[in-house]
Amino acid sequence: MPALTTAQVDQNLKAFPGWSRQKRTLCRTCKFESFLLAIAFVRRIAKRAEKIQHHPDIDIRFDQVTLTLSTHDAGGLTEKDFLLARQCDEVFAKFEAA
Ligand code: H2B
Repeated sequence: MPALTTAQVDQNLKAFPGWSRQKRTLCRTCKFESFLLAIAFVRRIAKRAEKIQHHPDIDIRFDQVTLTLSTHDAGGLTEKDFLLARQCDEVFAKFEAA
């Protein structure tokens, strides 16, 4: 899968509020009401990632989880990262609604 150009990434990002481009990655920080909720979120993300065989870098800091997405094989961002970003947003929306 070819890496997207910066212009393509910035265009796609318009449909992904909450995510930002950091060099050749997509990042989003999600905040929770507790450490255990943050861990539960990470477990849900892990399951989705396994299903689509595309995995985020995950940084857990107490009640905040930062997800960093990139396609290692492509050396940049691809449509796969936006697919994963969508999955992450779906999972996070469930936690926000709870
Ligand atoms: N995840 C991410 N974020 N980038 C990749 O390039 C990648 C991955 N490659 N998960 C996948 C696994 C690849 O190694 C397997 C074979 O699909």
